[in-house]
Amino acid sequence: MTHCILIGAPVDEGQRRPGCLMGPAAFRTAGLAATLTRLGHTVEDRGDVVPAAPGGETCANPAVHHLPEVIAWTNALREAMAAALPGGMPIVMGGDHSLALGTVAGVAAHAAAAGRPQFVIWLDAHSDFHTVDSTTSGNLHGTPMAYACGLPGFDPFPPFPAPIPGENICMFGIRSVDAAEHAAMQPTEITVNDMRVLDEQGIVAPLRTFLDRVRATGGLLHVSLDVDFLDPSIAPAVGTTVPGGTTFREAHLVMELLHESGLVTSLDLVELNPFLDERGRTARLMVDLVGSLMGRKVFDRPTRSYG
Ligand code: 5AB
Ligand code: MN
Ligand code: MN
Ligand code: MN
Repeated sequence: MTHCILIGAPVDEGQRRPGCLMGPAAFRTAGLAATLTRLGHTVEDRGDVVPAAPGGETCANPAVHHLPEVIAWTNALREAMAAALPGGMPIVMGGDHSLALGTVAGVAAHAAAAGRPQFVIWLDAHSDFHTVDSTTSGNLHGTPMAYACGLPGFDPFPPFPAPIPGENICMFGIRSVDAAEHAAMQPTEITVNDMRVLDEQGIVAPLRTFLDRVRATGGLLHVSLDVDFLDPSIAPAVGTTVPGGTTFREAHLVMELLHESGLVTSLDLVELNPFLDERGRTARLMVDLVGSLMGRKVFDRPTRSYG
């Protein structure tokens, strides 16, 4: 039994397709709390985080937009995450992926205070390894992993509390990486299980290898689940669709293995844009994936249509 702490993060400023701010409401409507309760967990919904008024931060890259707003979210979510972790497992209902600038900072600060290594599993079509300097789209939802690694190029942001070593980061589902991100990742020890790796080796072996390392070091494990990890044919409610994503069973299998590991200590659910959804099917699929992460087995998953 886990005490689940739901945190709404209606962040919309890290990209340009309005709608992610409706994500927390869609997760609630799709029955996230009831799904967790049915699995025997206790649930506390802390409502939506409210950031402070944005400051006047600027940067040299003219493409970047909503920088002060994203910095305000980063500060608020870092604090919300660090405050929640001692009491249970925070589940952050996004919001676009720029929210992870704050949530990962919060988990890293908590892990450093606890004297334990922090690990991150990044389930995404994208590597999100741009800096404020390198992004050409100017969309800050493409930057949180580089921030978490402590890369330079984040001057207007507060320094990342305890940068996460590359060997503690594992990316899954990757199939869209910009040239600057690729160059920035080269010197790191990040494990990139792109879709080609999953085609050849499947989910199980690469994931077990990573989880074994987390277990061996007694680390904390943060899971960041971007809707576009999934193939757009089953998860249309996302602004940045990329063909060739994970299938229904591949995604559930990741969640089931994560559950069995018993290692997961925090979770982000990001990039759901309910304005782009079809009768709530993406929101319901995301909630079902959380169900698998929190212990639901194939035999007790109701047969249901996502159409
Ligand atoms: B997401 C792109 N690399 O920088 C950019 O959805 C996409 O949080 C970023 O993974 C996608 O704009 C960010 C082209
Ligand atoms: Mn992402
Ligand atoms: Mn993505
Ligand atoms: Mn996206």
